[in-house]
Amino acid sequence: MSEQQKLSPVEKIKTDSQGLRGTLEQSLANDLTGAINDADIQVIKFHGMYLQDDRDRRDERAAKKLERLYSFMIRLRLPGGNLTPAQWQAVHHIAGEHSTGVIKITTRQTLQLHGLLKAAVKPTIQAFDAAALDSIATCGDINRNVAASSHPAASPLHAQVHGFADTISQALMPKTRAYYEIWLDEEQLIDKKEDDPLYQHRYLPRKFKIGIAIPPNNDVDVFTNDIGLIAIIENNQLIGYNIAIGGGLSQTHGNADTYPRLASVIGFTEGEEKTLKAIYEILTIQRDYGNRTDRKLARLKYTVDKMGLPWWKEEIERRTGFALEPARPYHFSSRKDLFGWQASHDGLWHYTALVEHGRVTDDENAATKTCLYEIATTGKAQFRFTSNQNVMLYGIHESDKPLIDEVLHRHGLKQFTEQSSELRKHSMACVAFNTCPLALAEAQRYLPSLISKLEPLVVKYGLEKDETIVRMTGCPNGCGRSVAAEIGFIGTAYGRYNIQLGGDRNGQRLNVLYKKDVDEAGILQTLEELFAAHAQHRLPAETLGDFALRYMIHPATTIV
Ligand code: SRM
Ligand code: SF4
Repeated sequence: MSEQQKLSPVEKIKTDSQGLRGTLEQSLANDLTGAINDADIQVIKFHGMYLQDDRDRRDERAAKKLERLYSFMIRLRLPGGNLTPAQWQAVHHIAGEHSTGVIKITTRQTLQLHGLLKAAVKPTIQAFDAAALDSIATCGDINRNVAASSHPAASPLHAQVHGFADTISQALMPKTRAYYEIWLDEEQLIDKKEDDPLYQHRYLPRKFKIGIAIPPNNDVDVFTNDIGLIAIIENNQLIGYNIAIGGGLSQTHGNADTYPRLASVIGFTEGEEKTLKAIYEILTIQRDYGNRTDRKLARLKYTVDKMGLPWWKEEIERRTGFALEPARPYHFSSRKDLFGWQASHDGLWHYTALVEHGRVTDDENAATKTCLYEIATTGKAQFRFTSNQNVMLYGIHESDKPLIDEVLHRHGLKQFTEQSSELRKHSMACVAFNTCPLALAEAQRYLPSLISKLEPLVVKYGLEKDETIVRMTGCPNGCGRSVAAEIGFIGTAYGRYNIQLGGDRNGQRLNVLYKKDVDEAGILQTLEELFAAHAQHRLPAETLGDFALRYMIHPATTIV
């Protein structure tokens, strides 16, 4: 069989797509179905959308011999997760008009709307465009939303890093005008073959992610990215970035060739220009050497392991024309969001509010959606989403603090944020049911109630002040980064999870499988044993993740 014949079917769809146009216009015009054709399902991802259906209603629809209840999810491109208050108001209205109404903050600092019917997709994109927002390249085999450390208090250099996240995002956008033609009615090109030296006509073998951390906070989980950048600050100057390559969390149950991997630091580049050049060439190397036959093995992490780090370093240096310097020292001491009011370096204030698993809605905990809208209408706070699925209101003047505080309080968001347990505050879950087609088990709809059952156990063993990181995903793809948690739950079947233990607090060690296919009773029993042992046998200041690794996973090495 020739190389060409062995390519995965998605490769042909990409190369035949005429610059990501596919037959999207015909698919959209076909009102006999709420879906689009199979090739266009792949093409539309590059425009930031996924075709989904309501999994809660599949059986009912099938019994009535009706087509699945198809709808689209759209994901915005927001490098560093920043929005103006006017843009938040726009998103609020668009969500109310066209989607389920829930605004979802993702684990990569952006926003998703679910449940858009086919006819609503174009008006939605046009409304986003009117608010200077787009969804270009937030999905598909291309560089995705660039994540960047959220907390402005830590250093005056955050704005610079956020500016760089934007520069990277712009530099790695596809050159095709397809998005503008299809959704925004830009005049169509007659020759639809725009030159794209980076992506050419085949794009990348697989999705690609970049995150920037500013030590000591690793809130972006920098090592889980294909490229992780660690900002190096010396004498209050941002001098450049350590570059780490080959992070990625997905594995497939039963496929031992797939595995999660943390990115490896390969060196340091000075300044933005050199760093951007190195990033660009890492993408070209992955474009040229990544696996295009088996999509399960196509992420950068596998290309890194296949070719080896020394080869990668040499190839990057060959393509960029400069040497990577030895990595500079850095230290991470946290991954958490700093909830509540914090003073920023510039004399302004920011408030980080807890949005459980990123679901912005009004519920029994707080009228979060109403609250954020009201704050946006004051125009007195900027919006930033964190990689832990929360929202930060920033750039607030001292004189406006009481006003914002009153709104937060009146809608219950302040109480929910400040009175929630540490366990809840540091928990994260992916979307899973009812929209994710790959979900094997619940995640964001289930973890809140599981946390409520774990809270009394934590109190029973005197561990309520611990900031243990608990994460759940509905399948092993890792969207809620559960393999990078101290306690991770990975869905294996409806109501069943693998329990993973032993990740560290700062995102520099993955957890490992502890128990397989456990139901809720098993989870509660296992964790009660863990909490009891931790309370009794922990070393001074030992985190639960470190303890679990030492005492439960490697008991042979246990000293206490
Ligand atoms: Fe993810 C696929 C949701 C972050 C690894 N992810 C999906 C899809 C689109 C399902 C699909 O392919 O049809 C999910 C849509 C669910 C829905 O209804 O909204 C989905 N992923 C999410 C989000 C929304 C989870 C959340 O609750 O926040 C996150 C959106 C991030 C963003 O704004 O871009 C999200 N996904 C992640 C992360 C975490 C991260 O990037 O920090 C990972 C693990 C890191 C990594 O990439 O290795 C992740 N998602 C995956 C994978 C596995 C990729 C692989 O290497 O095999 C898939 C499946 C795939 O691509 O085939 C996937
Ligand atoms: Fe869906 Fe699995 Fe990602 Fe959760 S981890 S959103 S279940 S693909």
